[in-house]
This record gives sequence, C-alpha cells and structure tokens, in this order.
Amino acid sequence: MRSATLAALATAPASGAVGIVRLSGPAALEVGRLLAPGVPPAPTPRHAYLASFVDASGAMLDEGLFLFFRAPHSFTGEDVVELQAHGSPRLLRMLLARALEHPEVRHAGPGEFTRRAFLNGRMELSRAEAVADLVAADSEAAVRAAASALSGSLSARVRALEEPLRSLHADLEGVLNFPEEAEGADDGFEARVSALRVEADALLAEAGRGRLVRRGARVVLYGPVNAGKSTLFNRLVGESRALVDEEPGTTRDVLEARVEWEGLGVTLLDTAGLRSAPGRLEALGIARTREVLSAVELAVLVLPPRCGEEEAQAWLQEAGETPVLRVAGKCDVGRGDTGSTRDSDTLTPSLSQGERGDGHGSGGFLSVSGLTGEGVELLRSSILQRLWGGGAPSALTLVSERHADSLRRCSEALSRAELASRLSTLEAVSGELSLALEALGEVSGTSVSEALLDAIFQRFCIGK
Ligand SMILES: Nc1nc2c(ncn2[C@@H]2O[C@H](COP(=O)(O)OP(=O)(O)OP(=O)(O)O)[C@@H](O)[C@H]2O)c(=O)[nH]1
Ligand SMILES: [Mg+2]
Repeated sequence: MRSATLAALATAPASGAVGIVRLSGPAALEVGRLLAPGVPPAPTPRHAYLASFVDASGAMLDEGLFLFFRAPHSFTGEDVVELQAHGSPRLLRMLLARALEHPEVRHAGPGEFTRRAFLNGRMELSRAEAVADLVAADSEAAVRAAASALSGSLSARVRALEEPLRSLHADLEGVLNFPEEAEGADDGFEARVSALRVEADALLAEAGRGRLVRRGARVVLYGPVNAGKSTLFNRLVGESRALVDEEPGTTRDVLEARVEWEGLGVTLLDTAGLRSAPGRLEALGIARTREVLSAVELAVLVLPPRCGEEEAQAWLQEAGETPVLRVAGKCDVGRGDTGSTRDSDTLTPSLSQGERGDGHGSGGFLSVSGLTGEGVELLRSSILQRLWGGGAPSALTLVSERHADSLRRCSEALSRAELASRLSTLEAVSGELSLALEALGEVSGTSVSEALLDAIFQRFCIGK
C-alpha cells in the first residue's frame, strides 16, 4: 500500500492575502487536479499554473496558483502540490475538506511535512528543528540563530565532533575485540579523549547562550522597599508601567515587560521591595519576589542612597545562585540637580563621593537615577554584557533546549571517559565514548528514536 498523502493548510487560519493548501505524498498530483482540473495531467514541475479551484460539482470557488514539485525534488522528498488561493479561511477549509475526501489523504499532524523531509533524507534533524525555531522566534537574535541552524552550521559543528569520536570509539573497540589486528590503534587515546572533551564543552557553552537567544532572558529588579525599583523599571521599559509612590511597599504583584535590546529579547520584572515587617498583602508580594529571584538569568539589586556595606551584602545573599548586578539608586539625591529632595535626608556622604564621574559608585558598581535617567544607558549595556559576555548573538548556532540537553550528556560522558582513561580500563573508556556518541546522535539525527521524533515534531505547527 502506498503511504498516506498529507494535506493541511500551510498558512495561518486567518484572513490574509494568500492562503495555501499543501499536499504531500503519492496522491498529491491526483488530488491537486481534483481541485484544479484545468491543470494538465503531467504538469511541469516548479512551474506556476494559473488555475481555477472548483468544488465537487465543478463550480468555481476561486482562482489561484497551482505548483507541482516532483519527488524527490521537493521539501518533503515526495510529490508535493501547493494550491495558493485567496486567504479566506472559509474557502480554504472547503478546499481542504474536498482533498480529505480522497481515500488516500489524511490531515497532517504538527510538523509532519518536515518530519517526512527528515525521514526522506531531505533535511538533517537539527535543520528541521531550526524550522520550528524560526517559526517561533520572537526576537531578531532568535531569528538569526534559527536561520544559522537552518543553514546547517549546527550540523557541521556536531559532525566535526561526531566523526573523530566515532573513529576513536571504533579504534578502542578494535583493540578490545581484536587485540592482534588492531594493535597500536589505541596509541595516544588519552589525548584524543581530552581533545574531544574540550570541543564538547565548547559546544555546550554555546548551547547555554543559544537558549538565551531562543527564550530571551529574564531580568529582575529587586531590593529594599522604596529604593526606586519601579521608577527604574519604567525608565528601562520606556513607559510608565509600574505605579510609583513615596510610600514604601507600593509594588505588590510582580510586573513584567518585554523589551528587545540589541536584538535580544529581555523580560524585565519589577518586584515588591523586601522588608522585615510587611503587611499581610505585602508579605504575599515578597514571597513572590523570592520565587522570581530564583528563576531568572540575572538579578539587578537596587540599593537606596543610605545603605551600608553590611546591609548590601545581606541583600546580595537574597539572590542565592542567581548572578547579581548591583546598582546604587537615586544617585541624583542630594546633588541638587533635580527638584526632588524627598530622600536627601537619607544621603550618606561616603556614597555621594564615589558617584561622581564615570557612573560607577565607590564600590565599583553602577550609580543610576530612575528619576533623571542618569546611568540608565550604562545599566542597560551592563545588563546585556552580563547576559552575553560580549559575544554577538548572530554568531550563535545552538538554539534548542533539546540540543543543549544532548550536548550536556555527551560532554558528561566524555568527562567520565577522560577520567577513565587515566584511572580505569580501556573498556570503561569505550563504554563512555559510546554513550557520548549516542547523545550526539540525537542532535545530528543518527540515533533518534520514534518517541524522540514525536516529541520534536509536536512543537511544530500543523502545515509545516
Ligand atoms: N530623587 C529620586 N527619587 C526617586 C528616584 N527613584 C524613585 N524615587 C522616588 O522614590 C519613591 C519610591 O520610588 P519607587 O520607584 O516607587 O520605589 P520602589 O523601589 O519601587 O518602591 P516599592 O515598590 O515600595 O518597594 C518615589 O517617591 C519616587 O519618586 C530617583 O532616582 N531619584
Ligand atoms: Mg515598586
């Protein structure tokens, strides 16, 4: 029996200029010609035919383009027909329903076209996934990273690791199983294992940044009540999102705003200020602040003008494992260059001295004023610097969570192999290498299970 022919809308189910019905499989041409009978029985592949689309009784529904791609020269590697009609959701559903009446046609599941492309060897797995990433990308950096993976740069990097790993594994297995014939194949294997481990770690490091690109970074502002967090938040977001008031404990809920800085998506969070004797409602807000603090990429600690070093250290502890960027807030206070004198009584002389000049306080941290905007640009670039470490987003190749996980397992197996190469048997080393290979194969597609494929393609939209 021939494999099923897939049908789906390739465009979003909303009104638009153009809507596309996509068919892929052995019956694609036959079904396509049912909908567009004016097209010749053997159309020229990759040629755009102007065609009338008709219903079952032959009445014309629309006029549009008919494209035929002959296997294996198509996206999926099968015969593919695309009908480009006007983008009326109702019309497109009628055309699709008609195609689905054919006994060999069924509706495509999420990502099923791309899955066939992968199974037919038209596309490597990491590139197939890049398609999904590209569709889901919501910042410029995410688009660029997905495009880079799509162009195969990830596959190339993975292959550059996989090939020497495979041959080292083969050499060791040779020595273990055929000691006579393979004599000497394990010479210098310790150095080969180490080199592979270094390379795997480098890939893994990039994976962390790839994840940042794909999901964007979460950055929280936290600190004592009334430090000026919400004022600074509004400055960074560029609009007045959070309520600001001189009364301590103004912010209760966690506020979120999404910005895009130099192409990187950043979700900024403003939180309830922390203090020891809050009201009941405020205490709930403080609990949320603590939750958020543990779940972000970077925390910005905003401290008020009068804040001793001991107290500051206690605030730093609050963030736990999360990296902290410390800023001295309200740096305009007491300098007489704004109208606000509200906090001038809280100014300590020691802090005001260090705040002059380069925007860095005496402790080497940034001085900012949400009120005047002073130091805010510097803060923004410092946040980006901390998140990126200075690299260019577009140079990233690794974009998916799954890749990062596979690479982590590969790198861990190689670390164990490295250890075993010094302390244990050749057999143990070879065993770890085989685990490393398996993990890498999940990225390159050489060792993927059905279940993994299901998981991967579930992320896709239907029609892709
Ligand atoms: N002079 C000066 N005053 C500021 C600055 N930032 C905030 N303020 C004032 O300080 C008070 C508290 O500001 P908020 O931004 O609400 O402070 P917060 O840290 O969000 O306070 P909570 O939400 O209560 O924890 C308000 O009266 C602001 O106008 C600043 O940079 N300079
Ligand atoms: Mg606030």
